[in-house]
Amino acid sequence: MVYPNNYRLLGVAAALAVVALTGCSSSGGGAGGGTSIAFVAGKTGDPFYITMKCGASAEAKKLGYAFSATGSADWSVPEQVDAVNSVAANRPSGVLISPVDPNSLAAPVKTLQSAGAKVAVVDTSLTDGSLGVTHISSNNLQGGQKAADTMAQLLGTTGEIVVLTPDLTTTTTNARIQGFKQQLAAKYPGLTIDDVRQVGDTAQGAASAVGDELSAHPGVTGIFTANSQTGEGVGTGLKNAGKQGRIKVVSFDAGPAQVQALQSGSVDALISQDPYGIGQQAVDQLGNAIGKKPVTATIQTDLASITRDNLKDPATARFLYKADCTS
Ligand code: T6T
Repeated sequence: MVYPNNYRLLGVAAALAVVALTGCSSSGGGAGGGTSIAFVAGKTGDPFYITMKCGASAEAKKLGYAFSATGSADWSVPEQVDAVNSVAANRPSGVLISPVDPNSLAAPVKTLQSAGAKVAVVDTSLTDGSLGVTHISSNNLQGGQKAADTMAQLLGTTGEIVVLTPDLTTTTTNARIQGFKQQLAAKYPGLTIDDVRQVGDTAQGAASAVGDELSAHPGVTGIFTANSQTGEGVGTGLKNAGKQGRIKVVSFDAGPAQVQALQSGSVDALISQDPYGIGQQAVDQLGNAIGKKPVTATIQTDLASITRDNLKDPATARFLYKADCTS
């Protein structure tokens, strides 16, 4: 079809808007004949998923695939289902998705697969493990154990701990809490958990929960937060309660705000993942599946324990998350 020039310009402007929004080239390669990869994030503004998008986008560029990124703005099933539907309409060759719920996203993933897309399930998982050609994430159980070891180094042999988590449905944070509890029970019997509290996936939720928990449990000496947003709110909560620096904090993830909290002393250690590597490896595996080459069904990526002591080590750099793909 030939469009008048002003329509063509509008089309170019719309395409540029997609590039600006996602930081990547737009997809549609499935329909156009080339290989196209789409990423559906758990939460688009979260540095963890931004960093995963950067890794996936760089790898797609290296391999010559068209790439697009979308996802839910909040940790929300309906928002993510809508995002999957809009991705499916472009008929991508491959899709990386971090499902925000282990059951509700099964049907949309089946729809993608029925339309011919190869699917990589990244970070969070689906209850139906047969969905997806590859599953790539940190070993979150081990991450929780690492958090317990780190907490023990900070607290010594006795202490009372509160755990803050966004919810009790997310597979990754649940596994971290399970690992944390297991390790305390097995190795540090003097460290006990006063409460595991759901605070929602926001820094404000975590900040106000800290005050409530310290009033309910005045003996608390340590806080473990199970992801970025919960970790971002702890400093404010401790400051408001007049307890900054007096309670040890171990936080999962390493977004820019969390690194700042580590530097300022409101957090003592970060258990960090490798989201860039998850994105890269997912695109590699999708490329294999699309090209009918052997695919690795399960990949577990590295974790690191970051403190003020090793924050500047060159080996730590790849575990620090990005605010955008240019940083
Ligand atoms: O911890 C990550 C991710 O692994 C988890 O599934 C959800 O929360 C984060 O995105 C961080 O906010």
